[in-house]
Amino acid sequence: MALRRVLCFCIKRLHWTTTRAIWRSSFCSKIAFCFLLGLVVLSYRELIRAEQRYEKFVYREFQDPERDSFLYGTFPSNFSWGVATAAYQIEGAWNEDGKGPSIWDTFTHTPGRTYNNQTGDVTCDSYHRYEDDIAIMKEMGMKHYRFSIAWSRVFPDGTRNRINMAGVDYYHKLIDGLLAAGIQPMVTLYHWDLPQALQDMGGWDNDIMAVHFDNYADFCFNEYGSKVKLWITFNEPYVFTKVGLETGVHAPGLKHQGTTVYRAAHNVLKAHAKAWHTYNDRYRSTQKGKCGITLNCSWGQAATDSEEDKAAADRYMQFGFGWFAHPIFVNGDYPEVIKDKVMKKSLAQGLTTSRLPEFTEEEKQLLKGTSDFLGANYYTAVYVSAKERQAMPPGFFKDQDFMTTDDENWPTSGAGWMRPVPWGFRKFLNWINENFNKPVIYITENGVAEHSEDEPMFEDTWRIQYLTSHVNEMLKAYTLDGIDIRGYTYWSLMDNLEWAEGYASRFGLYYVDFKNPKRPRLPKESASVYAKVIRNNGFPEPASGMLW
Ligand code: GBH
Repeated sequence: MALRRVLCFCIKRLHWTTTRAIWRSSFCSKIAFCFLLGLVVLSYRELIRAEQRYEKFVYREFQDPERDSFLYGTFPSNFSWGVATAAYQIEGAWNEDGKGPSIWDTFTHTPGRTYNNQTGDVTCDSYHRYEDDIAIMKEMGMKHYRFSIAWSRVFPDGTRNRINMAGVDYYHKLIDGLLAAGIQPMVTLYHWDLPQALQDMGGWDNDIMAVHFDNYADFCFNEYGSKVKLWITFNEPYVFTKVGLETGVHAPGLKHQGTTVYRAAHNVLKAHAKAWHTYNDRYRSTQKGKCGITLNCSWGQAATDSEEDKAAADRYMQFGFGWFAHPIFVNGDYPEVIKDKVMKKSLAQGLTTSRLPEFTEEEKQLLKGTSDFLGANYYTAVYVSAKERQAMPPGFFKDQDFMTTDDENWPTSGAGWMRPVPWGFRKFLNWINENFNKPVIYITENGVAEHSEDEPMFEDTWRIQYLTSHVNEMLKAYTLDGIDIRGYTYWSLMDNLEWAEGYASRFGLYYVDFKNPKRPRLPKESASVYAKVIRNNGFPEPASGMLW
């Protein structure tokens, strides 16, 4: 800024004397002068652009200098850096080589369900272009790749009655390619794409799903377990039960308020426990891998210091995260506050029992301790305040008695539902650490989007800021708070189908041109910044001579 002002001043002062001098000078000097002037103009433009880039980069507002200040430091040498994707969002080939339809195929093929009726029929075409994916990950120096298996590509009707060998081979080729490139596979078994044939039997509302899921998991452990050492049973059960069955914004698009959501979650928990025991009993000793679950929640910050708001914020976290983490990591049962709230509302609605199902003692014992690590996804934060909701009609959100707001001062992003709040990440990690017996944690997702139909935005300063500031908060959680974080996974490797929000919500480190049949993947600036963070294993002290 100061430089710009000095330049303006000089230009004004020299204006007349220079013009006169040029007018009188020889032809050669005129040419030389024009050349020099051109150079000055160009470097000035560069200077302004660099300044603008820098201004965008420093988006921490230092509302709280202590909280938001930058920490130099690195992670241990075995810390794992990765990127994530999910089958339906990137694979395409929705009906090729014997794949059965999933609830997402049905949903996106129903008009009016997704943005501009966009589907995952082709998307990034990773079913045919997975080698391109591996190549760009290798280029960034990635240590692990979190991807998901499409259940109905392996078991077309969801059951083990029929196995699709072409689908099975596809994941073998992908895994082998990753290992050859020195990238560890981290495999999610269920990232929302339930086989349609199982939905036709009632989907997660039917407790037979636990058996089918266990069969499918067993098959995958057996088939790929000699090569895959990190397994994730479910991705974000909070989201796919709530958004799929309560609000209906995602597949299968049901709006059964306040009922199905709890029963489905109950069956998902039982399915998770069954699969973990299968791994534990039959594969762990020979395969020596780990099996966990990925949970998510925004950070709920109490809107004020009042006891009511603090309790409401904790309730927000328990309903979002504790709902699944408490049974698995604490005592085999739901958090007391959920049991309490749903019971009270159910009675007020004239029911004789709670809408929240109960676990038997045996089920509790089977659930407790069924995760070797906790996968955590973090994107954003909200303010939470207490608000008593009426009992009728029933609803999952109304059971929770709070309201959420966000802060106008927080920067916005290309995804309407999220504002970047880096400090919320550290608080989120501390809350998990305190509430669930200090688990081993992998960050399995964290990322930001720009909104763009087709136009590439390679200078993605917002993503560079998001990534560096969130990794920095994670470094504080690791170094200053002593939380056992083993890895970080950016969402996402490349732009892909953002579920109901379609292709314009772009989370990728790589831009994908969805108009081009070859689906080229082109790096945004953030890709090289992430590569540098990976090379440096964090943010080394400038004094160490390694500037990041
Ligand atoms: C994750 O979900 C998913 O695991 C991943 O597949 C996804 O692409 C990524 O994040 C980016 O969104 O709540 O009705 O406004 C994060 C949680 C839940 C956030 C659904 C967006 C939109 C629908 N997501 N939500 S709604």
